[in-house]
Amino acid sequence: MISRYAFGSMIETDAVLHKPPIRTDRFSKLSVNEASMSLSLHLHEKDVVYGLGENVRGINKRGWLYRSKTVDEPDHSETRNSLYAAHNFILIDTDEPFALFFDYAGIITFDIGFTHLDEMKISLSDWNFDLYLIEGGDKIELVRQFRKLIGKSYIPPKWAFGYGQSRWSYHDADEVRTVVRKHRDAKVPLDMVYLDIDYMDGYKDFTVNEAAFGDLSVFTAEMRRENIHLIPIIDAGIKQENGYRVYEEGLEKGYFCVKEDGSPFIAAVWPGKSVFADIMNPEARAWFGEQYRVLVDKGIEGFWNDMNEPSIFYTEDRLKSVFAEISEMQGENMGVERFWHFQSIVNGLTGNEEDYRCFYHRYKGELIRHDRVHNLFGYFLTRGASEALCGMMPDRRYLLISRTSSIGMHRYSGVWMGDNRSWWSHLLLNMQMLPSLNMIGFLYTGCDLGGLTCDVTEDLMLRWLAMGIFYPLMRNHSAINTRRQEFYEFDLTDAFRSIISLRYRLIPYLYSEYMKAALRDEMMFRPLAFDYPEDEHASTVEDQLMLGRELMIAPVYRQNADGRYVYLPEDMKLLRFRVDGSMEEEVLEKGHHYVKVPLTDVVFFLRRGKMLPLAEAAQHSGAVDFNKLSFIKFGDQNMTYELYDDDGCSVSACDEKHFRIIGD
Ligand code: MIG
Repeated sequence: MISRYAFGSMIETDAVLHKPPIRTDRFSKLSVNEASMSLSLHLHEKDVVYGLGENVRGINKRGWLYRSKTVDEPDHSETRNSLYAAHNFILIDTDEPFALFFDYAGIITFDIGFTHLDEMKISLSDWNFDLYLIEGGDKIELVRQFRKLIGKSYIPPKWAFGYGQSRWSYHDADEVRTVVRKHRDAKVPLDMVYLDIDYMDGYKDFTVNEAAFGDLSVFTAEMRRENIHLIPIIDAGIKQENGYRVYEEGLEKGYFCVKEDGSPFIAAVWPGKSVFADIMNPEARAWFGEQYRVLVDKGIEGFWNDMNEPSIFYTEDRLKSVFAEISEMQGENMGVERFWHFQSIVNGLTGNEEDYRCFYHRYKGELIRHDRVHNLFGYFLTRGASEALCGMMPDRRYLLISRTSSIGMHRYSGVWMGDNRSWWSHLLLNMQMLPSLNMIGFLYTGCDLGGLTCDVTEDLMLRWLAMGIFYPLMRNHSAINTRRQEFYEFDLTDAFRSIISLRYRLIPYLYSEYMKAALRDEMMFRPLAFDYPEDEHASTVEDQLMLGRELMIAPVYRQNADGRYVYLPEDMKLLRFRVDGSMEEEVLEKGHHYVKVPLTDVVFFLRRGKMLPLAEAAQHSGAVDFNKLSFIKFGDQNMTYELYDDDGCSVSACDEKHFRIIGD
């Protein structure tokens, strides 16, 4: 059952599709304190709090303070309170589990046992929001109810389940050709190459550096013949430059965010001084989306939307005041405190709160200050792109991922998990984001495998890929000035081939489970406690997940480990895929096990009474044959599997009728 309570009058977020009527009785599940603009709840020792989507820390969110404010935060460490997303959904697993969704565009703080271990306190920056209370049923059912409320998830084309290679940046067509040739020559499957900001002309959105890429339509077609999709990046900031069509057109139409005096708000990002589409104006975001046509006309069918928190490097106004302050400090005999302050002034330019308070959107005939709708920026901009792409490619699916998101955007695109580092701890962190993202409908997701920044090591790359084969979005991405991490940069190429090939063998399974989750409002990845609610230990497991109806995954995420402890909530069959192509099965009993996992193996677990379909290896997703499957089973009885298959590219194909039961 879903109840909706209204507090004040909210700014529309378009998170909820069909709003139930507002309840007129008092909301009493939490104690409400309007004076302090907060709600609080006592937590019992065994209660678990799930949710908050893409965030820092573990699956159980207890023990920290989280702030829903979208930020370009490259430091995903435990000390952070915010990352790229604002996902205001929590599920409290207590005697009778329930879930809460704060439909609110402003900034919320979730203190979940930070100030007081046994208290959760949720504070809002103003008192205008809708609160949804979801009750009745188990955790899986609560999520299903919520997902029905917010609408169906985005579905990418089948080829988006292939492997993608990315780098900031591949600078010209030849460099991309080399990447593709090296994969094909070594028989390492590949479906996508991502183009980072350097494909553009001077970081100007919807332009192409033709000196480096030639006519992009010709190059795109050449890549399609190789079964490769090129996926260019689109940044939120639009370069302020006379003669640049996109800038001039948007300016003339009044489609950019403005300062109080009505002049366009200008901030520096990658292209230098830039303007930002007014996402609260439906015409402006439709216009922004329409710009994608330039690339769609060149045969591009996939994009990644970056910098849309929106990220701001600096503004002219802030820069002026920083220079003024610093020049005043010149010659001063600085004590240590003053010195630290001095250091912080320059660092404080980027993502400065003050900047977000000094520009405006046009909303229902009024100017609304940006900070009140900050968390909607990337969502609405991506929505503009998605709606426009639907029009440009009728009945054709496209690949679209965004860095920032809030609830509702799952209907329009997927997300990648932002700028992680080549750290072992991030392998685990990015895995822990999966179930909480799934709860709120973000199914097409994954992280930068190998880590974006810092230098990866070969063992980390292999372990991360062994986890990454399960992410719907499987992309190897790394930043400028870091060690290159394409498979051919390392020694154990056979292991890379065998791990990535296994991904392709799993595509029929992953695609089927994805479509079940998308069409039936389910979670593809779940914490163990969702499937084993009676098992007390299951709720404490933070480094294993249930995947689909058949599997449990438990990646190795520690360096130099020769394996790991795995908890089995019931008897399961361990499946081990070796680098020599052999496969080993072993039945393990419910309980704790130390499982050896050599660096070149992939290990995961099959549930009793279930069977896993495996395709034959293929070099690209189009060659994966859904009609030529082998099965691994656990149990003696006759078994079936519900397979999904369709044309992989049309929108109308995404339908229940494409499920079929297979088995013996
Ligand atoms: O300020 O385009 O998350 O994937 O490689 C960094 C360069 C901008 C952030 C993205 C990352 C991308 C990078 N971008």
